[in-house]
Amino acid sequence: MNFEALSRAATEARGLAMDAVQASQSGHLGLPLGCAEIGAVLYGYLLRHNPDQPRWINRDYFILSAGHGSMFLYAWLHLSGYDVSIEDIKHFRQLHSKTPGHPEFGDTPGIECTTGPLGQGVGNAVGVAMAAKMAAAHFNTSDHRIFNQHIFCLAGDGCLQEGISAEASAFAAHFGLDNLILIYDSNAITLDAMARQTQSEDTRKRYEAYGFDTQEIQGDDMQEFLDACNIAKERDNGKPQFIIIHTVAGKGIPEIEGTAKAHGEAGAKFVDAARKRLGLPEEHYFVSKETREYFAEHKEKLLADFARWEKTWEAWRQKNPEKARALDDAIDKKVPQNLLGEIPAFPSDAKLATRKAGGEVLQPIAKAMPNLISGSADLYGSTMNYIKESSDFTRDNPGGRNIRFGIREHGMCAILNGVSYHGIFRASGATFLVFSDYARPAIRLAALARLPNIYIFTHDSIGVGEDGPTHQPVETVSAVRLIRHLDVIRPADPEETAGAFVAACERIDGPTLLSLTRQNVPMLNEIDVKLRREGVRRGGYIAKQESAPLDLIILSCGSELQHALAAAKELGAGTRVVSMPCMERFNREAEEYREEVLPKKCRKRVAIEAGVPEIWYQYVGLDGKVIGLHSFGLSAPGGEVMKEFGIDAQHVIDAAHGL
Ligand SMILES: Cc1ncc(C[n+]2csc(CCOP(=O)(O)OP(=O)(O)O)c2C)c(N)n1
Repeated sequence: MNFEALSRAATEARGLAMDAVQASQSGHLGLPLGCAEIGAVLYGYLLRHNPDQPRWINRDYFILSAGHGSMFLYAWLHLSGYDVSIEDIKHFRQLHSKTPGHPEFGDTPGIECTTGPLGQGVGNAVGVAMAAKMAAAHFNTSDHRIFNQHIFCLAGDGCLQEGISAEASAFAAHFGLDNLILIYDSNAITLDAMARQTQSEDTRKRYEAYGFDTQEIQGDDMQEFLDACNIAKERDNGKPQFIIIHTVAGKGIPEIEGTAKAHGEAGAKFVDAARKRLGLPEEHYFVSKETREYFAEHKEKLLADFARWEKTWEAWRQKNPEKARALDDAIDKKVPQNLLGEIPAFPSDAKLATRKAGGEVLQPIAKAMPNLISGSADLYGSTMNYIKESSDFTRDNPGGRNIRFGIREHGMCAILNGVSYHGIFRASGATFLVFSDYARPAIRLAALARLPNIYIFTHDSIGVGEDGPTHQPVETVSAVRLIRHLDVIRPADPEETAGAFVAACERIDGPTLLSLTRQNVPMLNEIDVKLRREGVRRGGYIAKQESAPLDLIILSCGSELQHALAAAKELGAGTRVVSMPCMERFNREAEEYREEVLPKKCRKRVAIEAGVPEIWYQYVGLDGKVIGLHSFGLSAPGGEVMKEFGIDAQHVIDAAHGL
């Protein structure tokens, strides 16, 4: 390792962070300055990556969980030769730049995950590490190892204080993810104060207790850091690796370094003097010729490594054409053409909960999509999403497609995000809908990063029954519908459930949440099977066409569509029933289609859902009525709770008469 060149690069990376934060008058200096030597060793020497092909499938990952330190990433990506220019760095935190305040997946080449909400990146890194293990199990052969990645994650006190890091780390150790190297930037400060004012646990012991191997070193000693990383990389002992590194936040600005003031932009007013002291020239955004040459040379080495891997890759492809095709399809996120056709029709007299129907629908889908994985947060018995043709993912069986996440909903969803960032497996996971609140921050990030995750969330209303209001979603369905880019599908019967699963698999530009019942629902045979299955794709469709001039529209979804259909029978030939399993899909349809389903001229409208009513007013308008819930649920058999709250056909009829 060329210490002189890398020390120089660290100084210049500090300069870039200072200049960008000074120019934008915002941002975070503490981490980019404190961790500059870490960046130099990783990007200047250790990481196996290809700046010309940022999505190379066998690259090492670097995930910055402490996303507020984004200038760390932008500086090192720039120096490494990614498509992040000095101009981009000059536009740090500006409108439509490649260098937003926190790293955003998809905006910037080389950014692996969207991070910023502290701790999420740790969960993502665990997910990437799990996916890397799975990829090796599915695709490596005894002759060719095309996957052998290491996943580095840099996390601060904030990330490790957040509960999600506990969930994800415990999972990583239990499942033996020894390809994960978690680097703890222990700089003794957080945003407001010195870290000791809010934490006194022994973090090293904590990680040992999870089952990590731990090391502890000083942050500015590049040799020590390199040695620690090499030990961590070589151990391969079934234990994830934890490196505590004592750094000085804001190093290089003496007025603030090592204090909480170093965390954010407070140091910006001292940077002119600091730059001088560091030996940087007057010129801002300075990168020396020597540093440029060093990284150009280093890139040549990286490309030579990459070319060596490509040879193995080619040989592997030649020898394993079927595996190669499967991997290509997985990377391209290909979904089998006639997935719906793979799912047999349900008997017309079936009486199933949609969760049960989902479990049945999942089996042929899993057969057709070998890259689909399906986890549950200790609720397979209830969520019914176990892939029967596969087995459990374990440390000894990393090819298993069923993930037992334990009771770790937040961890599960952050880990699913990591699997999707890795880009080979289609990630799905399950729990009770009401616990989506435990996982919401990770679901929100999946939506923001447009990850094609599938959430199989069951027990979706007061129909849950005896478990009572703690377990009965009331506001939850609407709450998840409010997350942008998240499709929420609440199918009404088994056939709509088939349509919902297929729609979720076919959607690759964002996540889908399937909201399924605990309780049985009738088959809605009066709606054609094909219509039930395919109608879901459009989000809303005419389930029952009026047979006289249109006079009234009843809208519903999920377990309440049956009441809409029953009420329509009493309300005359001019009544139309619209099934609305997915508002987001319907709202994306063309104006003409929406007008065809919900013509503006018909303003007599009633909606019914066993949940809070507000979201339905977008369809029923000021003249319409919504039958819904205005309080939490009750503990009693589900049917009785529904009755107690007036979720039935009679209330629809009464509401329609009152319009
Ligand atoms: C979930 C979450 N809560 C709060 C914040 C706001 N925040 C950003 S950085 C930070 C302090 C983090 O301290 P540390 O991890 O030690 O970072 P350092 O000060 O070392 O850069 C806080 C509270 C956040 N980004 N995410």
